[in-house]
This record gives sequence, structure tokens and C-alpha cells, in this order.
Amino acid sequence: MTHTEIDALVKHWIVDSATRPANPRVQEIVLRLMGDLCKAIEDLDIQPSEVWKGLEYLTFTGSRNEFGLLAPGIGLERFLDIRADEAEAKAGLTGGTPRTIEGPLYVAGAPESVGYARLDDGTESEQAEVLFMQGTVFDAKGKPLPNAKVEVWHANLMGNYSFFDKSQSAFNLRRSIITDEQGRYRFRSIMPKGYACPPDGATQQLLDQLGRHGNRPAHIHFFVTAADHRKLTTQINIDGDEYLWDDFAFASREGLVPAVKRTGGAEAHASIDFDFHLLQEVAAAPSAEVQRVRAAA
Ligand code: MBD
Ligand code: FE
Repeated sequence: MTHTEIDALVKHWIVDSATRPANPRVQEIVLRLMGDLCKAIEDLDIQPSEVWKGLEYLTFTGSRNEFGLLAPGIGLERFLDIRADEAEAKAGLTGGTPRTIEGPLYVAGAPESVGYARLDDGTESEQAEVLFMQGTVFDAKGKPLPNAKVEVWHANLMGNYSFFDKSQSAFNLRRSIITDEQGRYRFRSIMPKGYACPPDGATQQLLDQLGRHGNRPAHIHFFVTAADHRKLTTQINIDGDEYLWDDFAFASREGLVPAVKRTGGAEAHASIDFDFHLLQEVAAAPSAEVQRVRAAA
């Protein structure tokens, strides 16, 4: 079949046969995606058994609740970030801290405190390196922002996240810190390890077929929000990690790899300084608040 013939067929199936009130945006998107899928089937001569294999794969992915992991793994979440960067540049917004993907492991409702928090519950203190991280939240003009919210979450020494890993205590390694009058935040935690996709899961199954690994470098996630400012979703990576520039989720970015300072002695610890620079909210740019189903505890 030619692409023109496919377009006509798909338009008939999806749009022209509508006899009831429809959602035009959904029609538009499904029309396009079905057209592109049928053209791929034609061009690549994808066999029926292969189509069903693909549908069965999606069923497996859903049964494992892994679409939130598959999306970064195939670059889709990174692609949305690139587009968000372009939209902001087009609206004249520049100079903020680089965004990077949220990933699937945020949980709403973490304990909130002003200025400082300890994130870890102490259960890994014997093996872990103590980490202090601190900095200031700034507005676009370089003025500190008091009362900004810094939501932070990261993995434990196994690369696992509380809530999803039921062996951890509630909200372990998750907090919301409100910046103080000088716009500062500070926390004590443990140095995280990198995450790896579940080896028996759907995402890893596809990565294996593609000849790719499913590892992330050690990292710390942030949502930074303040009145009249665009929500910042970002992460910092821990310098020196073997996967630092080989992240299966493509989230490593220039500007998100702060130096780690180490102090020895009786109170040995690592320390990271990192400031956040928020962009002014403007009507010309699409919302930086991404609506998606998130866990809450
Ligand atoms: C993670 O911790 C993560 O941040 C992403 C993007 C995907 C899987 C696990
Ligand atoms: Fe993560």
C-alpha cells in the first residue's frame, strides 16, 4: 500500500466514521499515531506475529506498572524535556538551572521542614557515606527566594526508593524543605547509589533486545517551586559514577554534576553545594507543571 492509501483508510476508521460527539484532540492524535503505525508496518513488512508480540509486550509492561520506566528508557521523557527547553527559549526564558526528567519514583506528601532536614532514617549509617548538600534558590534576577519549596528524593545504597521498596521506612530519603529568609536549603543524608531496572521486568526485557544496559548513575531528584515562578524538575548526578555519562534514561546534563567535597576525620562526610535558579512564570510558555499520576503516601 502507498502512504496515501494508508492515510485514507486510517482517516475512515478513526475520524470519518464518527457519529457521536468526539474529542477532536484525541481524534487528531490517534489518527496521526495509527497512520504512522500502519506506515511502519507496511514499510518494515512487520508480520502479524510481530504486531501481536508488540501488543503482548505492552500488556506485560502495564501489568508490571513499568510505563513510567519505559518512557525514560526509550528516550521519550528526555525528548519531552528537549521540547520544554525549546518552548522556554522561544518565550525568551533563559538562564535557569537545567531541567531533567522526573522519572517514575516521586511520592507526594513527604515531611516538610524549614531550612534543614535529615533525609535518611539511619538504617544504612554503618555502610553509608554521610552527605550534606546545601545551596540557595534564586529568582531570574539573582535574588534569593525565601519560602521556596525544595522537594528532594533519592535512592538508598541498593539503588532503591522508599515506598516502591517496601523494606524501607515511610518517606526514607524523601523530604520537602522550605527555604529560609536567605533563600537557603540544607540537608543531611547518605550518598546514594545508582538505580538499575528490575532484571525480570518489561523495560529491561526491551533494553536487552536493543543491546542496552538499564543502569542510572547515582543521582538526587528535585522539584523546586516558588510563587510566580516556573516549576523546576531536575536532578544532580554524583560525580565519578561509572554511569555518569552513560545513563539509560538520558538524564545527565552539563550543569547538573556539582563537585563533591570530602572531609575526613571523626566526622567524615561528603558535601555538595548546589544553587537553583528559577525562571519567572510567563503566559507565553506552556506550563512547566506536568500532570501525571503520581504516588502519594
Ligand atoms: C530512577 O531512579 C529514575 O530516576 C529514572 C528516571 C528511572 C528509573 C529510576
Ligand atoms: Fe531516580
